[in-house]
Formats: sequence, C-alpha cells, structure tokens
Amino acid sequence: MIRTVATKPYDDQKPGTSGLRKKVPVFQQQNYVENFIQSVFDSLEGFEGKSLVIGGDGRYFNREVIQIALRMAAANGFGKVMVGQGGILSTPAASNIIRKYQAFGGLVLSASHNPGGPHEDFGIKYNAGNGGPAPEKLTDRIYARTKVIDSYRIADFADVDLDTVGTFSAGGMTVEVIDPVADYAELMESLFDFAAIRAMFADGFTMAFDAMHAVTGPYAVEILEKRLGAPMGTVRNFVPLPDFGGHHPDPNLVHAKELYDLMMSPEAPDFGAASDGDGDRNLIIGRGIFVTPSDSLAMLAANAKLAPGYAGGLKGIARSMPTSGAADRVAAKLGIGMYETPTGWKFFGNLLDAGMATICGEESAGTGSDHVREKDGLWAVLLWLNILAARKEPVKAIVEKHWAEYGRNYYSRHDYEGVETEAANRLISGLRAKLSSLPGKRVRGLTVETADDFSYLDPVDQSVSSSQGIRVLFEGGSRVVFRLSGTGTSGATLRVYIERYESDPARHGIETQEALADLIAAAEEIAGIRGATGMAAPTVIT
Ligand code: G16
Repeated sequence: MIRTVATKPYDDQKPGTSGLRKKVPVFQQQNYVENFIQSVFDSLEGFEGKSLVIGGDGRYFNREVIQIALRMAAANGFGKVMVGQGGILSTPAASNIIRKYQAFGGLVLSASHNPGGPHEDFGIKYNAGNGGPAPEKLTDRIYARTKVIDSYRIADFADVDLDTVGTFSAGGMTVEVIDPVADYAELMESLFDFAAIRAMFADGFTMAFDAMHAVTGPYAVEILEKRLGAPMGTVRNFVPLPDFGGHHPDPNLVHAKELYDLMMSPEAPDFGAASDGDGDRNLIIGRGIFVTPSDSLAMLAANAKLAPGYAGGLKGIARSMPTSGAADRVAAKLGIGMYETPTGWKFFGNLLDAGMATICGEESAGTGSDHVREKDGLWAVLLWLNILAARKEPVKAIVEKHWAEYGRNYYSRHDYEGVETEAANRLISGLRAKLSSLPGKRVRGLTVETADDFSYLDPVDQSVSSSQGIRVLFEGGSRVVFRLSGTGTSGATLRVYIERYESDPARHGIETQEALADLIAAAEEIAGIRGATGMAAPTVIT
C-alpha cells in the first residue's frame, strides 16, 4: 500500500558542499529524512520505472534511513533499487555502480570524514546519472522544494533484509542487494598493473593502510591483501563501525596521527595510506615524508602514464581554487589543459564528462579521475602503488626529484573550527569590502599583486558560481586564500590556505610552517583573524 503523508517543511535543509549534513538528532526529527528525500525526488524528472542506487558509509542511522529510502523509492515509482549489502557502498563505489548499470541516480548516505554516532553527524547526498554529485542547479531546486513541501509518499512493507545478496520484490519494486566491493575491485584491476604491484609485495615491499573503522575496510582487504598479496595486517582498523570506533575518520595528520608517527619512526613500512568515512579521501605518507594532497595531485599527474589505465596520457588536469599550483606546472610541461574550479567535487563533473580533464584533485585530500565522478581514496593509493612498482624508488626520492624538476609549492591550511557563524561571516564580508584597497600594498614585507573573490565560469555549461573564496596574491606567486567551510554541522569553520613557491632546490628542505611564516603573519594582518574569532591559533593545521 502507498500512503501520502502530510508534512510541514523544515527551514534548514540547504545542501552544503556535499549534500545535506546535520547531527543525527536533527535527522531523527519527525519527517526530516522523508521531507528531504521527497524533495530530491520532486526535483527530478523521468525516473519512473528506472533504477536508483542506495548505499552509505555504515555510520549510525545508515540502516534506518536506507529502509525509509527504499519505501519512498517504491512509492515514488522507481522500478528498481540496487543497494549495497549491509547498506554499505563507498562514495566512489556508488558512483561506479550508477555509471556501470546506467542507473538514474543514487542516494549516498554519509557525512564523509565527520564523526559518527547517536550524537554525531549524518548526511544524505544525491548523485546524478553520470555518477557525480548533484550540480548546483539541482541542489538549488532541492532546497527550494524543502521549503514548501507539504506531503511525501511512502509504501508500506516490512524491512528489507540488507544482509543477504540477492534479488527481492518489495512494494512492486525490485530490490537487488549487491556485493559492495566486487564491481569496484574489477574497475581498479582494469586501471592498474596489478601484476607489477603483486610482484612488488612479493619482493618484500611493506605498507600500512588505516581504514579508520570506516567504509574502505572491506575494499582495502579485498584489493590490497587478497588480490595484491599484501600480508595480512597491512590493512588496519578494517571493520566499519557505526561510530568509527569513537574516532574522527578524517585522514589527516591530526586524526591519523598514529599512522603518521609510525611512518616517521625507524619501524616505518615503505608506504602508509589512509582513507576517510566514505572512502573518497586519501592520505599518502612515504617512509619519513608526508605528501601533501596538492603535491600528490601533481605527482600522480606527472607519473600517471606508468599505469595502464592512463598510458595514453592525460587530457587535462583540474584542481579546486585553494589547491596549490603544483599541478599547474605539470600541466604546463605536458602541454595539456589546466582548470581551476570552486571547492566541491561537483564542479569537476562537467570537465570530466566533456573529456577536458582526466585527473582532478583538491587540497582537502581528494584525488580522482574520469573512471568515476567522485574523488576516490583507494584509487589514489593504488595509483601511487603502481608508480612505486614501476619506478622502483622510495616515495621520498620521487617527491624530491619532483620538486627539483618543477620547484616546490610550500603549502599549509589553517582551520579555525567552531567559530560563531556571525563572526565568521563578518570576517569574510570585511575582507570583501577591502579587496580593492589591497593591490600594491606592502604587508609584512610582501607586496600584494591582486585580490579578489573567486568567481568561476564553467567552460562547459557557462554557469557562473561567485563568492567562492577570497584570494590575495603576492608578488612571486605566493598567496593566501580565505573561505568558510561548507561541510561543518555546528558553527562555522574558517579555512586559511597559505602557499609559497620555491624554485631553488637548496631551499626545498625548510619546515613548512617556517617557510610560510611571513605569509601566515600577513594573513593575520589582512584579516584580523584573532580579533574576529577570539582564537589565538588555528584548531587544525594540515
Ligand atoms: C566535500 C566535497 C569536496 C570538498 C570538501 C570541502 O568533501 O566533496 O569536494 O573539497 O567538501 O570541504 P569544506 O567546504 O569543508 O572546505 P567530503 O569529503 O566532505 O565529501
């Protein structure tokens, strides 16, 4: 039986950088989930009888929302839902399933790298038929719909058994519970030289992969240990837990500190890596050296040809605006296109679909390619492994040779979390107001060349996205960028991105914060961060 249920709108269902993210108790309010899912369906056209993919990162509330989504998909007229066994699908795996089986779209349940649990974060995002995050015009439509929604449709049927692979019928719709790993592992085998990586492990190459009790555990065990022969124990924290074991599944130097410490110790294996809550981010650490996400993008692009999937070369590279310019230098050398987009993977979709870019990356630990339409944590790890197997050199040597050839982009991000929203907005509008007075000004011995609020003209569909971050460029290619995070669930997070280019190899060994000290001081002088936030120092430095 299908019911139409009367409801009242909520006023806080605006999708952020990557879908709707809120605390679990917010999602548990009456009809909160139903309102959002119905608003998504109401914003789509032509899905009757077609397939929908559903899966999540296994966090607290995942299974409950999947049952609701299944009943609503049936009531709204989808012909079939493909759902990951146990409700599990990593974000890149979901993107692959949508593309491979030509589904109409997908609902991915995740709050990415944010913590999970009864009082932590949950999220719902919609991915379109190309496998990528909903573009802005669709999320705008969804948000508009959430503000006026007055009813939703839901079918009555018992909970679907999510733990048994197979095909069932529910509410007149087909439900296919699929192995979440198999299609993804097959895709990875088609891109990388598994034989060479297997031989490297057989020769004694060692690795530590931290799955952070999040969704990549089963994927990493299957691919790294079973298919590539890495010794058992290579993958750590591999059981996905609803609260990620109480940890913050964010693969950065703060939350993956144990891995970082191991990689800097005398017992370090050859290679260290980690992924986040939903499997789209990555952390790469060589023995004794952390590779920043911006550098990793540049190095992967420069060496991509060593992997069979990219042997024909790259069509172009894309990076988000706050990501360092290291990849730009690779693109220039390769003679291929380079695109600078706003923060958010959704902005890469058009470039990938149009065949203008092959590899994309962001400073926020996301790297990926045109194999799916999401960033992909394990993909980045496997491309590194493929490069290491082909070059037979340690990570450190590859990084240092890269800097010697292209120069080094010193880079760091300073986050001020939990800032009062009003204060954060005032800081940004204050910066906007003084943009035109900055060029030519000397700050801490540095001359400002240009200052603007980044605006993006999409070269494919000509859409414009404005107010995407304040950029202050100094002479010599250094810069400071200020923007507010679009993924937090409480208060505001101010991000300050600091970058300095150094061509002289004799100056490539400076400690990062030291190398950036004058720019850090200039950022404070320009924005008055301490005064505005009441914080003496950033909460996270990456
Ligand atoms: C999401 C997007 C990323 C983006 C990041 C930025 O990441 O998918 O493309 O770079 O947000 O976050 P913020 O707005 O906080 O700087 P994820 O991994 O949370 O989905």
